[in-house]
Amino acid sequence: MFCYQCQETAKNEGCTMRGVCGKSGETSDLQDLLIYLLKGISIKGEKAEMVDRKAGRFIAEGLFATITNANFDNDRFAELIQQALKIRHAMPMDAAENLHDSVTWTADGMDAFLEKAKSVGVLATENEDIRSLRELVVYGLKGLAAYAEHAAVLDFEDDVLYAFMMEALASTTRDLSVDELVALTMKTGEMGVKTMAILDQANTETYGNPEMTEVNIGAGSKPGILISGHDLKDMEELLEQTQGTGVDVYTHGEMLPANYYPAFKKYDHFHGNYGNAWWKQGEEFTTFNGPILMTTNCIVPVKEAYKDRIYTTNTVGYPGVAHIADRPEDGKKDFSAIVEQAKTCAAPVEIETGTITGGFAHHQVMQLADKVVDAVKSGAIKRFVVMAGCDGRHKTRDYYKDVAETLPKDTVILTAGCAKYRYNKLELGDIGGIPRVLDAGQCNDSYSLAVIAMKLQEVFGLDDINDLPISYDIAWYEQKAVIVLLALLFLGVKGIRLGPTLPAFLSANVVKVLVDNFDIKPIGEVEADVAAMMEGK
Ligand code: SF4
Ligand code: SF3
Repeated sequence: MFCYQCQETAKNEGCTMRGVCGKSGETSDLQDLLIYLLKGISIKGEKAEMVDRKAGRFIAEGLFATITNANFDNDRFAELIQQALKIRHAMPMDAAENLHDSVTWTADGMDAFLEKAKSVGVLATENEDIRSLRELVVYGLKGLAAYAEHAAVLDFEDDVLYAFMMEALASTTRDLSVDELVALTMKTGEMGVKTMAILDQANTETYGNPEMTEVNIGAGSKPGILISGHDLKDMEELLEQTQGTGVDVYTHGEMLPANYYPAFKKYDHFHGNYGNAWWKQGEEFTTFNGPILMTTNCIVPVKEAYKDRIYTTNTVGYPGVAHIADRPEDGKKDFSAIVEQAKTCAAPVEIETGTITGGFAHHQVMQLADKVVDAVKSGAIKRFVVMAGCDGRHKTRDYYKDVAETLPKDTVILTAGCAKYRYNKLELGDIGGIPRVLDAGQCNDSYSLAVIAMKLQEVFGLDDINDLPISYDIAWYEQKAVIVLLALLFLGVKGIRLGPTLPAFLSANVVKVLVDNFDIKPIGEVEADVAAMMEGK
């Protein structure tokens, strides 16, 4: 195996024996082969006159399954590979052409898959810079695919996204120059913006606009079900199916923003949020006592303490863990097994008490626009610092908590994604009623932060988005953060700090391109970074 797609990769170089995330060498190899076959499907798909939606949706699901901490189940990957071969086979092909191996290779069975995987992984591209750019595109696509899939679940699909996934994946099999690959990277960012806009529309038209909300972080006296990940449709159906059963529902990790949506607030048994970011699930799932539903990444190696009460669904998978089947056409998922189990469980152990405030997506912030603009004009707010992205296990991520605590009292932190758990429970106060931490929602709601920036640019009549008093101090971990980063670059945002380390998959030359064109920088010491940001650097 060789995998360097996430921030916690071994020695910030690459995982080679077993993933730091717990992914086995075999799982990693099967993921490589799946991606390879998605490229073959793409080569065929991009030639078709009409976008093959079925193939497009499969590509999105396949990419999503390979995101860090989404799926650890070899059998599931073998099934996806078989499905990929079938879908590819059914697509028309011009026999006269000299076809790429990803279009023609075929075999059956785990052994054959694992053998082939050895030669089609990341290191098959020898030139370090080309490999770096190809992988940057593929990782961006994984994030984009995840967001496209969330929108598709809510019946918001756009063939343009599928066409682009095919175009981009097919391009990674060709001898493109560095300049062409940089252009493809930017186009991936552009499509990332489009995808997040579609998902924003899907979420808000289906569940209403997130609104300022105080979320209870304590525990109640009834048994509960804990739901994690990013899938709001699962949230909706779980709330429906638990109503009147005497079982409460709690969010964990990236599901916290579900608390901000009007459509979910009407449920009295929606108790609040339990715990923190994904990497604390080992302890927090243990003390929760009730069943846990993982709707997307991040699942981490499952402990015995809760193995018999954790469930996966959608693209998530873990060997030996019960999986809730997809919803039937025009039907709903069946969560009854989880509900029945919950009734037999003890209530959660209370691990903290109080509330946290969030729900500051673009619509809510725009309702406060007058207040915000006045505060900027009067100097009450000197600067906004966007600290969106992911959280992770490393101690170095204390940096983000320390930055939040060190920033002067006249600054406002804009956040989205699970990065927020480093500072969303600190007492940072407010500025004239505007909380100093404005949480827009999940990582995809970073789109909201971009919309807010563009609106402020308009209000202040600025030509350049970089003239706003906004700094970017982004934390990344997995590939959804890669598409968020590429989206920001496409929107012209310069001077982003990226941490806690720069991606291992960026070669020195690719880093230089990003530095020269976008002034991207690694994080440094807290005091120095805060001082620099306050000077707009
Ligand atoms: Fe290593 Fe991250 Fe890949 Fe897991 S996802 S194998 S930790 S680089
Ligand atoms: Fe977190 Fe996994 Fe990225 Fe959606 S849940 S932000 S890491």
